[in-house]
Amino acid sequence: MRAGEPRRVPVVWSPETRRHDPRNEVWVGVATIGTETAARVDAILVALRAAGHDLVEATPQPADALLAVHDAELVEHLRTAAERWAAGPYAELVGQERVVPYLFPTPAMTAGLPARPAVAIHADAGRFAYDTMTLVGPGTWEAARAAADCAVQAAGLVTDGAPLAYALCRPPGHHATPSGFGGSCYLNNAALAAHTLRAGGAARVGIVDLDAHQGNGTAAIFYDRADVCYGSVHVDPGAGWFPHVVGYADETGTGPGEGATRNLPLAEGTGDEAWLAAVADLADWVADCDALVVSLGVDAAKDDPESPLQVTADGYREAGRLLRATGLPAVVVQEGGYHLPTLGGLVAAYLAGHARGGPR
Ligand code: SP5
Ligand code: ZN
Repeated sequence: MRAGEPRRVPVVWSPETRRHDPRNEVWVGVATIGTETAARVDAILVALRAAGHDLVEATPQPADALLAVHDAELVEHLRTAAERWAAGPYAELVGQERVVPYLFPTPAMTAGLPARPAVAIHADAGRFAYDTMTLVGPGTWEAARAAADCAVQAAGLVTDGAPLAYALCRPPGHHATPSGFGGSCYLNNAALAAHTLRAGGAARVGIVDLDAHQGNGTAAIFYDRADVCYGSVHVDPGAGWFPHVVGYADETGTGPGEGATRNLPLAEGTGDEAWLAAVADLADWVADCDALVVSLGVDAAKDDPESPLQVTADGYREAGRLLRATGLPAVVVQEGGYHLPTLGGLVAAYLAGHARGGPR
């Protein structure tokens, strides 16, 4: 390989990930058109194939990996919710084929009472779903499971010696917490990749989250752990953006994990220069880890409908170079990115930066 020629990267993907169709997301009580669509998979595949990367179809991975980062009850809910909904009267009654939570049994409702799981699925769904945008329908479980398989398999390639692997995860994962799902995410693919790298012998794993939104799920999974560091650059939740209630700079971890979480919130309208300064800061911060997971959301891009950041494709390419310069073996996990005309090019630009040929 000539120096400067991009390295070919294994792209782990699965046709099963197309099976989740959000159709509508209920947002502020209105059924809006979902932006986290199956067409995202094909937009990314086409661009990465054209860039000469190696497509690898995922095979089912051991299911117990899921339980390393999620509660068994959440996994069981996701696995069965669509069947439970289909067995109910919802399609005939209201024409709704997707599981939409009707109430949320948070402490505001249960208020210290000995609450138990609701029998009706429309009430039980709110025990796990923390928003109304992230609906479960036919195929959602199969797609989420396949996305998790992509992440685990890509991490396995890195454990086995690949310097870099990309997991085409869809639906995305970084908003999925140990016990809940939301933000278009069901299973936390990046956390599963980090867990797989740890199990494969990496003593400390760094996660750098480039998605426009703070990955509250990943942050929560590792908040009290010192062996997996989580750093994120994202639009300031204090300016009114998802995930709204967490992602502030003073959240730095707890207990043994104190200092192992970093949040770098940015103002609306932030472009390449300040965004890349934050990425460089996170790259330095994780450089003494043994392996890296990149949560590659490309929704910080200027044309993206879901965020007000203004990053360019050149910015993403430079972010790839900055993370490559850590010298760490890396698993890149797809998160958000919703502007179909530019989506594939943004992902390809990042990978071109991270995969540059020549000695690492
Ligand atoms: C993985 C990821 O990027 N999740 C995004 C979570 C934030 N979504 C917030 C959506 C707010 C409503 N958007 C309305 C757009 C109308 N379609
Ligand atoms: Zn996002």
